[in-house]
Amino acid sequence: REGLPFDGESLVFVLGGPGSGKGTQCARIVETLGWAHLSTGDLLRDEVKKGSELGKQLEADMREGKMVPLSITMDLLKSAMESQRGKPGFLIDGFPRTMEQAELFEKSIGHCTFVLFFSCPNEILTQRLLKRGETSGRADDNLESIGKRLKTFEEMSLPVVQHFGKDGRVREVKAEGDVEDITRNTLKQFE
Ligand code: B4P
Repeated sequence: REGLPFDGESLVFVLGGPGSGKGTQCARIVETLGWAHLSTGDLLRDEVKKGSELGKQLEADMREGKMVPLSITMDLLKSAMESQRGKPGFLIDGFPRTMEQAELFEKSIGHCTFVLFFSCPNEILTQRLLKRGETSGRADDNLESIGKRLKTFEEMSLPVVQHFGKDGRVREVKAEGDVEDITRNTLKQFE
């Protein structure tokens, strides 16, 4: 691990099903702890907004609830991390969503300190995303896309959580219920 660009930094992966409140809780951690927040979903949506050919392909993948290509996610994440150097820690939200991403990150960027995992039943996730879809304008907040995103999460991303669980690096927070209660439980994981 010696010599990686983010050696010795606090690097926390934030994982959970679509709609589990990753983005919501990360914003609150940032307010309290002053950490950097990097959401691969947000970075990809910024790329889509540029309207490039690449952006169109990314939007199509996201609407289908698919993983976007590995190299694109890694490049966007790495340069966003570089631009936030000096923060006390990094919240890496929505990443790694595949074992391949997890392995590449730890081989080329840095060592994950722990995984913050938001667990929540699928019915609640679906309700939240449908509600957000009423106003978000997101191409993937509709019933069909949500079903695909849940399936992708279970097949590709839960194995990542299990992988980090094997050496005791997963801290789980139940993500049902009141946002304030979840924040309190989330902040305890950083003490
Ligand atoms: P993301 O942007 O990560 O989308 P998400 O999983 O749906 O989470 P999000 O952060 O938006 O929702 P949150 O739980 O905060 O990814 C979108 C797509 O991008 C993926 O499907 C994939 O295609 C692509 N992608 C992203 N990262 C990738 C990667 N690493 N590799 C490959 N592809 C990648 O909140 C959801 C809603 O719930 C909000 O409206 C919120 O207000 C509400 N909410 C939160 N907490 C609540 C609570 N306690 N009670 C009630 N509502 C609550």
